[in-house]
Amino acid sequence: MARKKIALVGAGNIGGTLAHLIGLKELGDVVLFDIAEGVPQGKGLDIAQSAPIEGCDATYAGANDYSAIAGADVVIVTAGVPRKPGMSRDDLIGTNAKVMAAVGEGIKTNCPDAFVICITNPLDAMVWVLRELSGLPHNKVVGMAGVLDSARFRCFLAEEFNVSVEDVTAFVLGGHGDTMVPLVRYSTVAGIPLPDLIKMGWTTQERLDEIVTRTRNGGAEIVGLLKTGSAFYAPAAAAVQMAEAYLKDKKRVLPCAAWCGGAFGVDDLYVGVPVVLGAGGVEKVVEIEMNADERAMFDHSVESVRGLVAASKELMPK
Ligand code: A3D
Repeated sequence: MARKKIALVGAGNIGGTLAHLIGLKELGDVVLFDIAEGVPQGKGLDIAQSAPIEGCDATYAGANDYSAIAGADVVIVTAGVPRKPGMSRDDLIGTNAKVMAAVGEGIKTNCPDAFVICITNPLDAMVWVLRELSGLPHNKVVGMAGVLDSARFRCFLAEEFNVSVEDVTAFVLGGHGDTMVPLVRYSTVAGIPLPDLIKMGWTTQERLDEIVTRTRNGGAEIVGLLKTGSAFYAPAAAAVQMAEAYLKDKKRVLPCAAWCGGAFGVDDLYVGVPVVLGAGGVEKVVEIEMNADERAMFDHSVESVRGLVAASKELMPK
C-alpha cells in the first residue's frame, strides 16, 4: 500500500513541528507549502536528514506552488499570522481571513478529496472560511482547538492531583477564545468526575476555578512568555492526533471545531463540540447534555463565534 500524502499549508513554527511529528509517527509522506521562499524547502531537508537517525521512512518536500499539494489525503492549515503579546486571537482576522480564502481555493483545485484540519486563528471563523472557499463537504473540514484546550486543562489537573496525565480526561467546548467552556462535570480522573474529587478532598472549588481560568488563558500565558509568537509544540501534537484518527479510522472521540448542522441548537457554524473522528472525517457530533450554567456559557461562546464569522464574511472576495 502506498504511503499517504500529508500536506502542511504553512511551514512556520507549527508547520515545522507537524512535519517532524508526522515523520516520527510514520503517518505518511509530507509536503510543506509556504509563501516564504526557501523556508518549506529548508525545513523539509532538515527533517529528512533526521530520518536516518530516527529510523523513519517518509519523504519531505518543500514548495511555494499549490500544485505540490495535489492529491493530498490530509491537509493541515497553519498559514497566516500568529498573535504577539497584547493581541487577542480575534485581532488576526483581517490578515488571516484573506489567507484562508486563498488556501481554500488551493485545496479546491488540487485536493478536493482531502481531510482538512484548520489551526489558523481565530479558529472557529477561519475553519468556516476555509470550508466555504474549498467547497469540501462539512464533515471533511474541521478545526483543531478542543484537543489543545483540553490537553492544557488535563496538564494543569494532573499537576494539581499529582497523577498521570494519561488518567485525566477533560472536555473543553465552545469557541477557541476567551469564551471557551471547560466542562468540569465531564472531566475526570480515571472516571471520577471533578466535582466528586472536591468532595473527596483532592482539591477545592477555588483551586478548580483557578485552573479553569488558567486553561482559558493558556494560549495568552505562552504568548506572554515567548513574546515573538504563540504556542506550537502542543498545537502540532493535537492536530497530529486528529490526523491519525482519520488516517487509521480510529473513531476517536475528541473535541473539535465541527459543523454542528443543528446539533446543540447550532445549524450554521463551526464550534467546538465532541465528535467521533474516523475514516469518514467527522462521523458524528456527540450531543451531550448541559446544565443551565454550562448551556449559558456555551451559548455566549457561540454568539462570539457568530460575530467573528460575520466579520469574516465582510472580508471575503466578492
Ligand atoms: P508562524 O510560525 O508565523 O507560521 C505561519 C506561516 O504561514 C509562516 O511561515 C508564513 O510564511 C505562512 N504564510 C503566511 N501567509 C501565507 C499564505 N497566504 N499561504 C501560505 N503560507 C502563508 O505561525 P505559527 O505556525 O506559530 O501559527 C500559525 C497559526 O496557528 C496562527 O494563526 C496562530 O494564531 C494559530 N494557532 C492556533 C492555535 C489553536 O489552538 C487553534 C494554537 C496556536 C496557534
